[in-house]
Amino acid sequence: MIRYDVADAVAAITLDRPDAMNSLTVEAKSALLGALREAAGDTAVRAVLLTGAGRAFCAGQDLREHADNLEAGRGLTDTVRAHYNPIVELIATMAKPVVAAVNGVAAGAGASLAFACDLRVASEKARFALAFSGIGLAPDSGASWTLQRLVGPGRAAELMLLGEPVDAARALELGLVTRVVPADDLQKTARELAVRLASGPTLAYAATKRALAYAATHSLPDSLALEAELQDACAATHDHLDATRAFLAKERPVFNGR
Ligand code: T3D
Repeated sequence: MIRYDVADAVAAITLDRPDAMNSLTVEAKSALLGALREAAGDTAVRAVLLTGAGRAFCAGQDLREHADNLEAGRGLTDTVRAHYNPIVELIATMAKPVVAAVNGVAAGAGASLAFACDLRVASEKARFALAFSGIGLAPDSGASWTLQRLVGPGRAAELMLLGEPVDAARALELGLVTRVVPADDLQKTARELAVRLASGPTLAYAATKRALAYAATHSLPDSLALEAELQDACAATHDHLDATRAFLAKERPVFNGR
């Protein structure tokens, strides 16, 4: 259900249920959470690449399993709290960059997963569907938090209330993705980006993620205080020391992530 491969300090996590558009069962969500924890905890991994097998990125909750749960009178709170929430929190807070290679449709919680990543590269075949309202649900997996930060509150409300699909060109226009490439080039482009990040200043990237997340919900004085604290920590890294020396010596810096 989930493929996990590490090469060039990049952990590639592939949602692999193509016949069901990589929709998420409890088993798939547990495996995804396990893979993310592995990537977050492995010091040899310095960036993560998340993508889908086949023609979808992820169609969100597996609605067959969901219908069985409803039929059996099982509530959703536990599945959301036990799986979606920790998955999204881990993607957003892990101390390394996470790139989504959006190869096809990203719907419902599948769109939320992509929004939680640090960067999104999309194939021309990608589309986003805030499918929650279409089945009488409200957004989950962090979409209410992430989407309005990406596109602004007005557009987020429109996308969520109307649930109309957004194609790749419109997604680029809205700022939902940072790059759109031909389908055949997607994996190469996204991997190159992930490899580039994996050879960058990992601790500074982690600090950047923390600073951005913190500043989104705190005042300027508080954000300045955290920036100062994080900058002190970055200034004490080997990467900063080496890169400063490299700059003065007119050399290319080599970052070891320490
Ligand atoms: O339980 C909880 O914790 C609640 C949490 C909810 C979070 C959520 O994610 S709610 C939103 C759930 N997702 C959706 O509502 C999306 C449903 N899917 C679609 O709207 C469309 O399938 C797509 C827009 C994603 C793709 O459309 P299209 O025309 O390209 O493909 P298709 O023909 O509709 O689907 C292809 C196959 O994938 C089809 O199976 P079949 O008929 O060939 O055997 C379809 O049933 C299956 N599929 C697509 N999405 C899902 C799915 N199977 C299970 N669950 C899905 N979400």
